[in-house]
Amino acid sequence: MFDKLTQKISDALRFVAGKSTITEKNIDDAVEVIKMALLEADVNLRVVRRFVNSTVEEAKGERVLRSVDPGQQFTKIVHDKLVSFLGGDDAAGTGAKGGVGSGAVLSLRGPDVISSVLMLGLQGSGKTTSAAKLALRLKKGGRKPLLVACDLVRPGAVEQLSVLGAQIGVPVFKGEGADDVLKVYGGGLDWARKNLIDTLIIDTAGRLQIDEVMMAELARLKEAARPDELLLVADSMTGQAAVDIAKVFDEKIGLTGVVLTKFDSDTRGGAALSLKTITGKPLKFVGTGEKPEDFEPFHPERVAGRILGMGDVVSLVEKAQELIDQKEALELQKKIEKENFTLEDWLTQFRSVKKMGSLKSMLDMIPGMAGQVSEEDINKAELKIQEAILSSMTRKERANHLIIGPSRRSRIARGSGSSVAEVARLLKHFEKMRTMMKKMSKMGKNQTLQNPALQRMMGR
Ligand SMILES: Nc1nc2c(ncn2[C@@H]2O[C@H](COP(=O)(O)OP(=O)(O)OP(=O)(O)O)[C@@H](O)[C@H]2O)c(=O)[nH]1
Ligand SMILES: [Mg+2]
Repeated sequence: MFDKLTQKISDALRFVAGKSTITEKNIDDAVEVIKMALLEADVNLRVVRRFVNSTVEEAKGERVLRSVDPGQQFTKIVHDKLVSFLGGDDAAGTGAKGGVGSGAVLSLRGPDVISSVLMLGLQGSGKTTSAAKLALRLKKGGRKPLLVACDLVRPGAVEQLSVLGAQIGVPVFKGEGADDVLKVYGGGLDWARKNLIDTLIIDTAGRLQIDEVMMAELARLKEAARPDELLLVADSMTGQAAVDIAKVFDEKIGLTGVVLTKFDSDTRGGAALSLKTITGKPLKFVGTGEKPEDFEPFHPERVAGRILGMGDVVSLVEKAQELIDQKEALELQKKIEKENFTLEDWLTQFRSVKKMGSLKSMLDMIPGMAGQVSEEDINKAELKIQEAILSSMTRKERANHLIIGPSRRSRIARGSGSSVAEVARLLKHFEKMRTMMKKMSKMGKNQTLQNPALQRMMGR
């Protein structure tokens, strides 16, 4: 999503990186490139100005110019500014609010009281989909959500929510003929009490534009439900418009946060960077696809790291953690460190990566790889061949690739329906990868110092 921005900012940082001394001119040059990159990413002009001014001011201070590694200092300033513009230390929060792994991002009350979340936004922004995504996330976190179908305007809206609810195994309350959203809400609340529900997620009707009727309806719902969270769902593809819409909704109804959808599409990401500064409201979640699982809490720290091309090691580790078991991961980590990583491990990795879904999104999280690989670069057919080659090797060969001489190579090629050249290429690639992984694990270690998730994973 921030591919281009990442590329440009890395270029800018190269102006100052590794220099033992940097001049004010170096800083100006770097900042100019960053400024253009931000504008190109569709970041609000006012936000860009503020970003540039405060970065320059801080970077030109004595502390930076005279420091031992000014390039690093400068990078840190840009990083910290990005974090604060994206929403502070961690708008999404990693705290205990809302229960383990559930809606840590949301401030919901304990399971003994019924909390509620009101979803609002313009037509087609992704309210209904996001309501279901949120329900699934809360359910996985141990809460008992109920989806309440309060969109009585669009034909088919209730049905859409029902289908989604069935898909994710979350009950949906339908007003069955009720003509007023308050009646539906009231019915939902009754049902929730009887069925030990702890969170209501209320889907509402969107309009093409902000209009009085919609606002009045939302105001009434807010008054009745007194929601713990009022989440504006906005389409990130609309760029600056998403930020303006958030501003109006916040003034008229009051928001607690924003969900930016369609982050998987060709958005330039500017809305995410402008939102907090312009509206003061945190971006809490991003929608990254049409499936109920395609939903992530927004962590400014991590995203700033990704934008700077430093990779999102924590997210990568967390994602991997869900799928690879802890022990396996630890062993792998040790192997990588000792350079004992074998073809056998690679095959195992291959299979787990396949489970993890989009390879590109994985690669984007690896330090130094962010934005370097496009979806087209990842040749799916190639991956299939590689897996076939690996599978055609014997265990012994996979344990020690050095024994794979010419005759073994041609046997493997035959067995996998590939050519000797392809086998040779894979082996070469493997050697390169081992070196890269070693470097990566070193970088990972530096981050370990700050990252509890990584610390846990590495068992230190
Ligand atoms: N690619 C992608 N598509 C999304 C995302 N979120 C929603 N969509 C799609 O956007 C379209 C509209 O989503 P809805 O959830 O129906 O939007 P809505 O705000 O409820 O729309 P109305 O009820 O008509 O106001 C659907 O086709 C969704 O599948 C996302 O994060 N990524
Ligand atoms: Mg809807």
